Amino acid sequence: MDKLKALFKERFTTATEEIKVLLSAHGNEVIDEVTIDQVYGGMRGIKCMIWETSSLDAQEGIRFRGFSIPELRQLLPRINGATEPLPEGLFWLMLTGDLPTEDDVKALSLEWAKRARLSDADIDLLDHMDSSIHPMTQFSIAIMAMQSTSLFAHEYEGGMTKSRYWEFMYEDCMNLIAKLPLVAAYVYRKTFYGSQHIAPDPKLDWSANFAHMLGKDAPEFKDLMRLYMTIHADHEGGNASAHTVHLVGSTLSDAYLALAGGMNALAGPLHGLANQEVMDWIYDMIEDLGTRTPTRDQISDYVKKTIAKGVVVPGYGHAVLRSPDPRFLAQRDFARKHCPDDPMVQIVWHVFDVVPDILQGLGKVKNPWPNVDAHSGALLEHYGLGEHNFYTVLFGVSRALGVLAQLCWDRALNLPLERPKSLTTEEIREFVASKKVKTTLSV
Ligand code: CMX
Repeated sequence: MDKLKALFKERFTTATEEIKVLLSAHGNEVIDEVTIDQVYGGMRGIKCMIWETSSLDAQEGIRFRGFSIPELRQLLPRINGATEPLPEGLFWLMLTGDLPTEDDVKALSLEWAKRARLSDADIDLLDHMDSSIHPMTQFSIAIMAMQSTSLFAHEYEGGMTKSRYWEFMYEDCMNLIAKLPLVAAYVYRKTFYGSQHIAPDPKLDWSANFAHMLGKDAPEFKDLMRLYMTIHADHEGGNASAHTVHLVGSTLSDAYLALAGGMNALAGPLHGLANQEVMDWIYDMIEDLGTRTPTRDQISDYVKKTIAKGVVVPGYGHAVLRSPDPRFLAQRDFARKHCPDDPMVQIVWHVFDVVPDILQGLGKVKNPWPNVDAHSGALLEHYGLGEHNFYTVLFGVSRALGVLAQLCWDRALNLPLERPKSLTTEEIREFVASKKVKTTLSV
């Protein structure tokens, strides 16, 4: 058994015992109350699921196993001359709760490189998909198609016992993570470069190899990919892509089916597609204003025009965060270091100067600050990755790390089928009426 797998087994065996004790002592205690607003309002804030790999605070932002993004940029090992942390290290941390050593990261990088192979059938399917299909849809279809290689599904069919779920889920997740950059790069080169594909280089780490297969070999871009793949990886469990993977997985669907479900959720404009929307919106603004160097006043007018049309300003707002997203700030930090004068980066910063006040002024937006998607496109474009409709695929490759690490935990802890209770409006009316009667009687 490899070191990561053995460490994971040790950790979840201990965790399973601890949870058993916790439940027997405190299982009946109330942890949350649910209001009718929350029932109608997309279940905002209801505490109702377990997610071990990360936790989100409204003010402070994401913490992966207790570590913030600035802390991870200091603490995660760097190899191959990287100046940014490697997502291999983050995956190790999310799965085990331990910060890995440099050797651990090297070993995991090598392990993923060994597993990174697409079958002839995978390539055939990718080749036959029409390039006019959105890259995110192609990506999701390819993940679904690879399901035929799921070891978990195969073993389940053969009568696998519950105690072995984690083992085959781990194998599927490792294989899937290894293959995703190949699939994504294949979609990219097929769609935008007339199928001039670039073979993987197994000597490179996971993100650098992905950059290489995309055809972007600049060392700075490889570092951007390492940072990008790290900061987009996880955002606790309630967001739509993470929750979907968790939900689909709870039916004992394998990692391929569960991840494809999550990718379809990520493809929505209120979620991961926002990185594409941000860049399209900026380009529309440039065209509308007739300048590539708009002033803050011009941007401000355009933002108001956008809102007047009844559409959202992409890249701004969040269902949980109530301050600027640390993932936005990490990207701004990278841009300040590497490309502060880039005109698109400048626009993104000017947009940040004006949007929060305007959104605040509407009086209904709970979070007027930028989220992760407000900055990523400008950086990608700076390094020559200008195909906006590919951006959500990059988000998806990264998001796989967090949701698949958690999926391993889901099966290791034997978390049950998810089945919350829904209500009809009629039932809500009856509930309200019964409360009124009780209140009247008690007065
Ligand atoms: N521009 C204009 N209006 C906005 C807004 C924005 N960026 N963000 C929120 N609002 C509006 C909502 O549409 C809602 O209006 P109505 O009451 O008229 O329907 C009101 O403000 C209240 O919304 P909220 O409670 O503040 O936000 P939600 O939790 O409902 O939604 C989110 C969160 C992210 C969907 C929303 O802020 C949004 O649509 N942002 C733009 C899209 C975006 O950037 N999504 C990416 C999020 C990060 C990610 O998942 O990748």
